[in-house]
Parts: sequence; structure tokens; C-alpha cells
Amino acid sequence: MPPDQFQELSAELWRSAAGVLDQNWTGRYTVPSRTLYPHQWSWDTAFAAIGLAYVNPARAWRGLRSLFEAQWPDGRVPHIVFDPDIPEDAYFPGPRFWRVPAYSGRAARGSTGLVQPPMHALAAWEVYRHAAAHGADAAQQARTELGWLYPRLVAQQEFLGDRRDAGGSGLASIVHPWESGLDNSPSWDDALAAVPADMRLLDTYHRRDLDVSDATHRPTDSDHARYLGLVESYRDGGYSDNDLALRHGFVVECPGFNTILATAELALAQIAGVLGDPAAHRHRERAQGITAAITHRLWDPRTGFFHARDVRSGRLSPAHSVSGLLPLALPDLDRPFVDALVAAATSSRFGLPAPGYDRTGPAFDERRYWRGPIWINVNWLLRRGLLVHGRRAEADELRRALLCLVHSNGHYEYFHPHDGSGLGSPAFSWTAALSLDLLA
Ligand code: 9WN
Repeated sequence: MPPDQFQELSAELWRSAAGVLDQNWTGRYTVPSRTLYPHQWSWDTAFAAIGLAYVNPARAWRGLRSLFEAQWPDGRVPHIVFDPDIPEDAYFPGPRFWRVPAYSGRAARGSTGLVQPPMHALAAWEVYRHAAAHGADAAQQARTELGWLYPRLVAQQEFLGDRRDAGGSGLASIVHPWESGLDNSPSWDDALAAVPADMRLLDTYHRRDLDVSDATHRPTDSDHARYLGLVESYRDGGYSDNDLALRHGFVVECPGFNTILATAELALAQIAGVLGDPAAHRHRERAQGITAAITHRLWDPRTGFFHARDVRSGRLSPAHSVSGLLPLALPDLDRPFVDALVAAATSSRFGLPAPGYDRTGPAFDERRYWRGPIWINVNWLLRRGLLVHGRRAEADELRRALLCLVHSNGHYEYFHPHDGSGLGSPAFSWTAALSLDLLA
């Protein structure tokens, strides 16, 4: 595309992206999508902040603060914080299903008891880094907000690194596919096969997502029955993380989740430096420890790829999913792993922008959510990885491809891996927010 045409595209995309973020702003936080996800989601809030850093940093901070105000005393940051003004049936499963106990004497702002990938430290660092461009008051606010968030971010990391180290390996385990953020990825299929799909659960509840989205683009009913059963099991155990591998039906170490955990430690090291906190060194060491554990536990030399590990069975998932490419974002990853990941990302299995799952794999499904479509957030992380490892040409190409994809098709939630057409929600916050960052 000629440079002046690209400039025009950029200006249009900037306006439309800022418009989507405006439209999805509730006054306290940004919803992922007005139609499909009318509450506050955890990692979506972080991605939204990364875009708001350019157009409205005060909203970025407000959203992060709002999420962390719902942090549990044990440090977990809930994957959804429910808006009490939205009717119970606007999203399923809603607050009544989760039955989260009131804590710290706080009248419950209802939340779930699950978590999502801890993108927030990196987001806070990004908002801080860009604050000075908005003037002295914004810079001052950024310093204050960073100070408020830092101990909370540390508590979040400690929960994941300690309470969730179910395999004793130095990696955090997820206890539900929703915790990965890549809900129905084929990476979970083997571990989920051992979880009973009680279809009667679906008779009791109404799948609200199917009212507003095409059923062939969403997880199946049997997936959903397992999702609900797993929530019931974790909930009925009081959301306790004791003896998880013995008590709970799904305990998995995910390469993407743990990559983000390590990246968060690196962001915390930077934040600690700004705040004059001596812990920077400790954060860097933790990031190195997680990186070592990822390569030790999740790399399969036979496939030359990172795979999710089922802690209960000890087995690696055979699936090649985009989460196995994400360790590319680890700065301390050794060169042979980097080379193997770049080769995989640019091979016929993926190709950039990368789909959620191997195009040649048996479970590839071009429309069904995390089983084939292209998502902007994971590709944004891949681009960071390419840059971190000095792969400038591939990073630039990926950036252009992502911007053209969103410009031609709209700020969709996900995109068809062959023709790029938009799927899911048409005005999706992280697509817009990360487009702003790619444009900047
Ligand atoms: C369950 C909000 C969230 C994202 C996840 C995405 C999807 C929810 C759902 O939407 O998950 O948390 O209802 O399917 O998979 O990554 O955070 O955008």
C-alpha cells in the first residue's frame, strides 16, 4: 500500500477506534462489548487501558482502579466484576450463579472467583510511560495511580505464584478454561475430556450468549456444561486453592498465561524502580524463574513447540495453539526457542496474523471462537515478542497486517482466518484499544 494511502487509513482507524472506546465507557470502566459482555472483565480492562493511554489516560486509571477495588483479600483479581445496575439475565453466568461471599466487610460488588491472565502490571506501566505526553497533571496522576496499584499488583502476582502453583513447578495453574482468556482453545480438550459434561445443567440455565451471537461462532453446549460444572466444583469448595490437583477436575499450566505472569514481573520491576522500591531486583529474578519453568515444563522437544500441561495427568496437550507461541514475548527466552517460535509463527500452521489454533490441526474450526479465528490481543503480544527479540521486519509486517485487517473489516471481536471478515461483537474494546497502540 502506498504511504499516503496508509496515512489515510491510519487517521480513519484512529477515529473509529477512539469512538469504540468512547461508546464502551460506562463512567467507571470500559465494557468489552455492550451487547455480549456488559460487565467489567479483567484482562480486557488492561488491554483497554493500553489504548486509553493515548486518548484518555484518566479513564485508563479509573478502569484499573475500579477492577482492583474488587480484588479479594487473598490477592486474586476476579475475572468479571458485575455491574449491580445490569439485570442478572444480561450475562450468563451472572452473580447469582457465582455466589461469591462478601469479604472484608465490603458490601459485595459481585464478582466471579476465577482470574484471567495478569496483564495489568504491563498495562499500568504503559499508561504511566505515556502520561507525560498529556501534560504535568496527567504525569502527576500517573505517579499517584502507580503508587496505589503497585502493592495490589504484587498481591495479585503472589496469589498466582503461590496459591496457584498447584504443580509445585514455579508456574501458575488455571482451574478453568475461562481463566486462560482463550476459552474453547483445543489446548484444553484433553484435560476437559476427564470432566463430566452434565447436560442437565444447561436445562436449568439459559445461554444468553446465543441470543446475541451465532451459535456456530461460540463454544458448544457440551463445552458449556463442563464450564458450569467446573465453576460449581470450585465454588462449592469455597474457591479454595488447597490441594487443587487432588480435588479439582481441571488444573492446567498454560504457556500464554505464564508468559504474561513473567511479563508482569518485569513490568513490576520497572514500576518499583519509579517508586523507589527496592524490590525491582526480586521481580526480575521471578521473571527469570518463570521463564526457566516454562521452558522446562512446557516445551516439547519432539514438536519444537510449547504446549499446555495437565497437572493432574502430567501430560502435555498435543494441540498447537497460539498460546504456545506467546513465550516469544519473554525477553530471557534462549535463542533456539525464539528461532523455533518464529519459524512456527510464520509456517503454514499459523502464518501472521496468527489464528488461535493451528490451521492444519484436526480441531481447526474457522469460525468457532478460539479454535481458528484471528484475535488482535494475542497477535499484539506476538508483535511485542518479535520486537523484543529484534525481529523488526516480521514485527512491522504483522503491525501493518493487523491494521489493514481491522480497517477493512471493523473493530470486531475476532476475524475469519481466511477472508478476514469480522466475527462476534462488532464494536469490541480491545480490538480498538490495541489498534490505537499499533498506530501510535
Ligand atoms: C468468559 C470478554 C471475555 C474475554 C475472554 C473471551 C470471552 C467470556 C465468554 O470474553 O470470555 O470470560 O463469555 O465467553 O474468551 O478472553 O476476556 O471479552
